Amino acid sequence: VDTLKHKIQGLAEKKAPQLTALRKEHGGKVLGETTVGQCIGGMRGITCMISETSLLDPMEGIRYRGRTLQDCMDQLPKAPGSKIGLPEASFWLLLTDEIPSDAEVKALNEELHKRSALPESVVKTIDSLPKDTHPMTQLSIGLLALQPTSEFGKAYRSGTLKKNEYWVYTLEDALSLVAKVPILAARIFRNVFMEGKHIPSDPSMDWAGNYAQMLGVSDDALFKDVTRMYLMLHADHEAGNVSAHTTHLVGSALSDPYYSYAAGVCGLAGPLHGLANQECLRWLKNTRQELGGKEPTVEVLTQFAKDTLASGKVIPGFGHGVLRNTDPRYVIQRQFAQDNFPNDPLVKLAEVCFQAIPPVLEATGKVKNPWPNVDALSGTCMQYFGLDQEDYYTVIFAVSRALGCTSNLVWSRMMGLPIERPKSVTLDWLSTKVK
Ligand code: FCX
Repeated sequence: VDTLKHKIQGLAEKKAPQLTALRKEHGGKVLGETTVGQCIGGMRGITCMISETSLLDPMEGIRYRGRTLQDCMDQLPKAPGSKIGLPEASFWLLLTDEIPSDAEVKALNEELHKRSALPESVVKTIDSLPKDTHPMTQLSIGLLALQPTSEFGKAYRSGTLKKNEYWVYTLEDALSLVAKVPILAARIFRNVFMEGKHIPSDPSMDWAGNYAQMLGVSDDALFKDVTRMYLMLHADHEAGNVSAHTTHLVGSALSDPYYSYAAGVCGLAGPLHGLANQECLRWLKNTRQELGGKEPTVEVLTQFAKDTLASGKVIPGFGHGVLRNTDPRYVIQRQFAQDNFPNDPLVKLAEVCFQAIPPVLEATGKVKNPWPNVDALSGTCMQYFGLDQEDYYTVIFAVSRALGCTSNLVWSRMMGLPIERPKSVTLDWLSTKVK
């Protein structure tokens, strides 16, 4: 932890003059105009927030601290025998702007294991939930049940916490939250789908590999890799998306990371955001069932896609609020599937969708990005290894997104960002304004 603190502090000292200059010398400069359309249209494209951890390019996708996801795959330390950049190494990168050494990732994993035990009260809360409560609801309840353990909350209540120490306690909570979230998530999985038969955490394993073994759906070493890949690719996606923005907004009120991330997880549970991965697998499975053993063809899939649109539904796994190209997270998962299980029926179906669906969406004339996003394949990769409980998929997304959302909270407190309070107006106000 000391090394991590030291590195974050060092980076903040380097960035401090930049932040001061931007605030003091350029604070009055105009960044862009806001149109009436943007005001009504979900604030799309308005530059109005700082997030140091990652930046999205509409064509090339997300970069973690300037590194593309392929760079992260290539450069981040790996588990023995694996080709996947470790997600906990991306956590280090997001926090410090440095690729950690193997020894640093090992030390980070030891620290996470030390912090990973769930308090008995949290275990009881989770175990008492009805099994038909959606896993995402269970996860947000679990995160809130952990809130009393917040070091930030305790320190703030003590009345002695200074502003320049906020980030230190936020980092403490971020580390503990990241340490506990896979344990909590695996417990939810085994409670809901495996009759409450739990698999203990293995302190010799990496963060994501251990999560995979606690889920316990497959002994295949590749299942650990697919989990590592899922958790590395979903870690961060700028701060404007619903889960990251919600976490950031709630954190700006100095609510601690447990409150803030529980709120973010509730946003991730929306079908237009994180829940799209479960919707996508459902769509693929239904399509496969309706095909009734017939080989999927572009013609048939084109018709299925048109029928979905005609019934007033969106085609899950396609489109994006900001990306304007095939999501690089999709590209990396596609490569993994092609390298390891190209003949899986759902992988084959997803391949045909890749050809059939973009032209159908393009033909509507309104979809800004007809290309697949991350959710179009993440579930398909998981189901191959037997994790086909699609209601659970967004929980895996949430385990991963904890890395980005909490790193962002650390940096927001480090930079002393204030409570968020954008201006809202009424329709009458807008109408008067445009006259
Ligand atoms: N299927 C059908 N219609 C779509 C569509 C899709 N996949 N994508 C966009 N559209 C429609 C929108 O619904 C909107 O219609 P409207 O004007 O009648 O309301 C119109 O096209 C313009 O939308 P657009 O500006 O391109 O996209 P938005 O920024 O409004 O929405 C999302 C972006 C991602 C919400 C949208 O593309 C969608 O609903 N996709 C399917 C769900 C999905 O895959 N979500 C996951 C996204 C992401 F990866 C994540 O957050 O996890």
